[in-house]
Amino acid sequence: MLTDEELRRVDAWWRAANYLSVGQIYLRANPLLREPLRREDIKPRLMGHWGTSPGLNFCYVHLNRAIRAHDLDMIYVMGPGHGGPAAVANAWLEGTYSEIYPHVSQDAVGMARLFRQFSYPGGIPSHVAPETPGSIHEGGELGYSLAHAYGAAFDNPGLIVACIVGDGEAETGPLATSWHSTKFLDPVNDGGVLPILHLNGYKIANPTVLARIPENKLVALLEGYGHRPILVSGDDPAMMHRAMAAAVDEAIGQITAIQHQAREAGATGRLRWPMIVLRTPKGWTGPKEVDGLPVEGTWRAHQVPLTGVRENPAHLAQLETWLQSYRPEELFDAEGRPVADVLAPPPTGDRRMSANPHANGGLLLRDLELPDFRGYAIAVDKPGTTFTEPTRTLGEFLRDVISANPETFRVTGPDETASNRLSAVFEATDRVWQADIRDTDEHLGPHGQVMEVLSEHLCEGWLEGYLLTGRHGLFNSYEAFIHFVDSMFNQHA
Ligand SMILES: Cc1ncc(C[n+]2csc(CCOP(=O)(O)OP(=O)(O)O)c2C)c(N)n1
Repeated sequence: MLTDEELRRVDAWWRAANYLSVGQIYLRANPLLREPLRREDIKPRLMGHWGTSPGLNFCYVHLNRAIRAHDLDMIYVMGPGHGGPAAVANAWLEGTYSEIYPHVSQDAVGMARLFRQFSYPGGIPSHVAPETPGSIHEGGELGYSLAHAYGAAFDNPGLIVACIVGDGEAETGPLATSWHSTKFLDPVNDGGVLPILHLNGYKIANPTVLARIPENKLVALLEGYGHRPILVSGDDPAMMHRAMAAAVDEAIGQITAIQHQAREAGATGRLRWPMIVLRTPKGWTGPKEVDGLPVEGTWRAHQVPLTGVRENPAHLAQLETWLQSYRPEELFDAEGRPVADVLAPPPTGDRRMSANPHANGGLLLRDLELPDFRGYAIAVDKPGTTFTEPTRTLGEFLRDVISANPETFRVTGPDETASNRLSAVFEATDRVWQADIRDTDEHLGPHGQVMEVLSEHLCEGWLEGYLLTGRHGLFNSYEAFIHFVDSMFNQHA
């Protein structure tokens, strides 16, 4: 239960992050609105996505509160990575942004640069790009957030990966299949994943499927996937802060309990992992109407809700009112630094999600222990007389890589590890599988370094999440079907 003091602080952070998100989309000067807003303060070309940003900021501050309250090691995957301003705003408030980019200092001068650089010539991209502190997931091509989150959690028993899934993103094939990751998450050796399905109701120009089905059907769907949904719904900030804090605490408690039972009491079988279903208006706290048309809580809030601000004095005035609605004078001091109340919720040091080393895998990367490949050579005494299968030999090599690197190497594949002749790996490990196991099954077990699911997207997404958090792996697939993930791989590369 949030105390009044905590509620005030959580709300202060949220208002500050929302203010900084709007500022990045619109302003190139006058960051603190210490002067009346003039048309020259506005960027000539307006870019960015407002609609998702208040939800991303809302989740961020509530996860921060929980990190402190429960001393969690947590990273944040933002499925709607088009909400780049939100990721940057939170990293700036946490101080990480200025530590990495000192010219974007945590004061008025830095804030002006923070605003101007966003989606601006010579500046930073509009999405949660790799240079965003705390990011392993850009989110440009939607669908991979949950796969990345699970990939990050594998073999990281102390980590919890919070993952915002956009309700639009949830319509994609890769995301839809990613819910099955619960059948592959080992509660003993892996960390936890906390999916937060964000039902802000709309995509670019349409409602979303999951926001328009009856709630009992949605709950049944998610329960069928192996989750225990916790519902948080509304638009009154104070009520929502209380509800979200309680939901996050409940979810963390359930994750910890599942892990404890598996690790201490050896409990096995199908588990029901918690998740949060968060229903808020799209573009929450933004303009309710523009030119007589509803915006907050509709698809019109998706990108830039007020356009032509330089040319249209009414829109300029509306933008000023919107920015002032966050009461920036209460959030930033005379030098433009966040005041003490705003800075109360976040954790410090590496516990900040924007500074967590798991989101910067290079810091944790260790070289693989590799056997000498010469030991696997096939003697060819006379040309044309020796018959051997190269991938069978590769399987023997991989078997020994697996044995030598039990916590930092995984093999993924869409049901083809055996038919690709890599079966020697099963001398060293199982295929991980948390669902039912029958007597006739082979090499299936609750722990294991091989992961097989008939979704090339999920295989690639798990592996990407695993690699981006500083580990190693191999994805094996038939050449005919690997092209499913061409575009996905391009984005990763
Ligand atoms: C695979 C893919 N298809 C289409 C798009 C174009 N696109 C960008 S944002 C968006 C809507 C996303 O809706 P949602 O995931 O619910 O995010 P939010 O509403 O929070 O912005 C679409 C269709 C995309 N980025 N990726």
